[in-house]
Amino acid sequence: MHHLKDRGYTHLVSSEITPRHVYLQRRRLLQGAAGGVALAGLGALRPAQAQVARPGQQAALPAVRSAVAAAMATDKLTPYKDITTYNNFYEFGTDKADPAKYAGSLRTRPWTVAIEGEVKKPGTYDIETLLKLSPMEERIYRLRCVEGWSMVVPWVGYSLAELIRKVEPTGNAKFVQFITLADRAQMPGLSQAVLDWPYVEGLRMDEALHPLTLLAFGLYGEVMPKQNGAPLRLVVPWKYGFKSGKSLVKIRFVEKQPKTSWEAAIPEEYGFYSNVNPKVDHPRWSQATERRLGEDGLFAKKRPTLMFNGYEAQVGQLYAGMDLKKFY
Ligand SMILES: Nc1nc2c(c(=O)[nH]1)N[C@H]1C(S)=C(S)[C@@H](COP(=O)(O)O)O[C@H]1N2
Ligand SMILES: [Mo]
Repeated sequence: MHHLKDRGYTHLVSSEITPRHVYLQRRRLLQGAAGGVALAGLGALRPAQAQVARPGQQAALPAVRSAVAAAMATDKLTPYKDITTYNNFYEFGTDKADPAKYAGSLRTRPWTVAIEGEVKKPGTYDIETLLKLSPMEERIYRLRCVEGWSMVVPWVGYSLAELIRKVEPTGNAKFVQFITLADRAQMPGLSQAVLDWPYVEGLRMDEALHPLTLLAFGLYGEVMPKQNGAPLRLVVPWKYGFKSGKSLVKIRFVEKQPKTSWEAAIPEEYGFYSNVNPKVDHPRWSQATERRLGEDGLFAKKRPTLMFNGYEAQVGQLYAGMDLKKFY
């Protein structure tokens, strides 16, 4: 296990104490034959390739590359700087630069998540318990904002299904509601009535249980930056970004489809499902193409938006027979 760490996220530490050429040589060795032997013991897990360098701005959150097929191998990772400086987190202001500027006041410890409603094991779960609930995996996902930009992020977390199974939903649990923090003392954006706070989201039970649905605690091998929804958030990669609630404090299992903040605010523009769909336009703009963060400038390509954000093979079945124009 020792060199699993060396190959992965903690390598910056060894590079600090070892001359760079010696360190690089050692690392090449570890990636060669010796590394292969150790990895054989990991069974289904694919080796976490070492191309993800730790930005070094947050504490390390080591993970192994997920066996859940998720990344588009050809997608280049969006630079850390873009992921952490161009955000939607209205609790800290509506400008894309606001969360990076103002989220410093968010206190991520102590932190608990209440599990309530239709479950056999309701209760208040501490963040430290949640961090240890299941092994951390790196999942490279695309995230597509409804406004037209997208990014490719190496998230760190585990499937929400791991938590759901532990709390044992009852037979009445048909939907899951996600409630995020709303504290005026920490969140300057709450003084503006842009949304009905707290920011709430929801998923159908089968969507919440889908292995792609990620409970994320970090990105780029490190703890989640506050502006991206520390200490834990959801990432639902086949839905528009707003379904991925940040800074979760409550998960409620319910029988009826719950109202979401965006539905409540503008129902004719934001539906409950909000699956990425290039064929269903937003009433005020097309959803057929997208702009990848970090690629803007004179020669920025407009990329075609893919059905279910490119995850159709994995999630298409969930919506078989549904009219996706009606259930947008
Ligand atoms: N609590 C909360 N969660 C939220 C939002 C928000 O304003 N508040 N914005 C959503 C939207 S619109 C998007 S596109 C993503 C953006 O995530 P990112 O800033 O990590 O890119 O977070 C989503 N989660
Ligand atoms: Mo968004």
